[in-house]
Amino acid sequence: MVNVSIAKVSTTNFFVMPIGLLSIAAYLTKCQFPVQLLDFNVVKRKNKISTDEDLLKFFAAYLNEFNPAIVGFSTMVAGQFNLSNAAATLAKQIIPDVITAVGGAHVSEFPNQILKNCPSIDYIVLGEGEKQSLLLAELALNDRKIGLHENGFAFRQDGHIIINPKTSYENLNELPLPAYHLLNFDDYLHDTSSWHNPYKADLGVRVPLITSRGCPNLCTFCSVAKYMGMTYRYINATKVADMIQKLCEYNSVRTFVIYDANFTHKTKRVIELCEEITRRNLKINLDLPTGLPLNTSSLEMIDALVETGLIRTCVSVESGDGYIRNEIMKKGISEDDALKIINRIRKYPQVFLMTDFVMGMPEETVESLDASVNFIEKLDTDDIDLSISTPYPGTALFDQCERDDLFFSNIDKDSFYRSTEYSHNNKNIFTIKPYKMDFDALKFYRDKILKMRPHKIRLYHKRMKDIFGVESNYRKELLFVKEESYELNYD
Ligand code: B12
Repeated sequence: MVNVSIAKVSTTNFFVMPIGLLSIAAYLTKCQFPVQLLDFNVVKRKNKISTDEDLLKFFAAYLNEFNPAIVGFSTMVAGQFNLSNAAATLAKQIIPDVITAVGGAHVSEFPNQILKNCPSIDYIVLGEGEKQSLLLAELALNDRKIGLHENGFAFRQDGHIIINPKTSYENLNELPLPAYHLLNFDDYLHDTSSWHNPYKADLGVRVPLITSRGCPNLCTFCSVAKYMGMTYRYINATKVADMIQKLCEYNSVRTFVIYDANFTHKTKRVIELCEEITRRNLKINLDLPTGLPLNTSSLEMIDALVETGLIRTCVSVESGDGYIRNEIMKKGISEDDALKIINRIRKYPQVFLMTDFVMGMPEETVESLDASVNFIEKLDTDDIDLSISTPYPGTALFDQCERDDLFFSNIDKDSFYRSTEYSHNNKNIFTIKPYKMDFDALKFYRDKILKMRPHKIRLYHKRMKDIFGVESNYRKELLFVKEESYELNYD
């Protein structure tokens, strides 16, 4: 199983343990199938490899040495795809009868285009992949065939492309713990000198956790429900605490990042988890980059999370315009509630608070973007993350853009599947044209919002200095960016 590196990673060269592959590896191991895990990010760093060409040379030697029956490539975002495809092609050249598979959010969205254009890819696993990986492993050992109607697969059969969307999902409480033991944790240590760290703690390795899958919310632009299902499935609080305790005790982990798409959906579970962590006296730093909900029922949960070690989180406000936020995006967030939650988090100066905004939805107007600018100004957050609206296939937003022909004429929808820019939050690319805005107006508001970052970051640095006596390096470079070059510094 290969975790494929991303073509264009951020300037910090930051990468994360491949949590999805660790889960599959644990499942296959439990079913007595031997698995090897190769993380291209680690290979590049350890061997000082900077080009895909050299990485593929390394991979060729690896294939020659181990001669696998099946190779799977994790391809969660668009920027991993070309390398996955090149590596699958290489695998077929070296081991002609090898079976190749790809899985992850990105490939789950483009099964047809990929199978049409990429002959070296045999199977695409659509969405969650534990059971599907087992079927592929059995296929590789000639024990069975993938049935024509097997759900969660796309493949070719007698010249036809078969696409069977995912219909059944795992009970997460029954899955084995991810196979963290397959990794050398030191390989995932990063330079944390510019990270938020008010207590100047030794953060150590930052370990990702997934404690739930699926999302019942209806946000029109999000693809999570499409590939993980609309039913919220979760690991119960005690089991999550066991997992954290084990990582603390056996691997000396202190910093955890929870990457669930919707970690806080069941407030009671989160509070129970916080109580368990406190009861077991586990001293951890908790990072929740995917965010807290913006309704006031979660005030108690925020206090519990901070008590448990929360040091960084995010609130996804998305738009300052009530109509766009609630009628169009279906977020269901009132301005008052958003302010109440943010003020509650602000009671805790040690917590870094990011806010996400999206611009360029089809219904966006100059007025709605003015409302976003005003709201960003009003919100007391430490930084802003701006995304340019990007339609993922299978979402309501994508269907609307197709129906109303909203893609800019220079955008080639048919090559999204292999584009390193698409879905990469690239602020230099506008994919869709709102009904009532043009390209220049979009650019104007993008720059206007991005130019609001230095002020927020400056206030954050001041808070760190005043309250914690810490000289922060967080995004220091942005404080000195000249206005005219702003769009090149979107990272
Ligand atoms: C962790 C994460 C990251 C990590 C990377 C993790 C890694 N290992 O490399 C980081 C922070 C780096 C990251 C970055 C980005 N991410 Co991200 N990320 C996630 C997140 C939050 C969790 C992924 C995860 O662990 N899921 C849980 C595990 C269990 O699922 P999984 O990884 O999908 O794996 C399962 C299946 O997909 C399948 N599977 C996966 N691989 C394989 C391989 C084989 C062979 C098989 C058989 C099966 C299989 O089986 C697994 C187990 O069931 C998801 C949202 C989410 N909660 O899922 C977004 C998500 C994947 N990211 C997304 C995006 C857009 C990005 C960014 C482009 C965002 C940005 N602002 O720039 C960047 C790209 C990086 C860049 N610099 O350009 C999108 C992808 C959208 C899409 N294409 O549909 C998602 C879905 C979030 C969203 N809704 O927008 N991300």
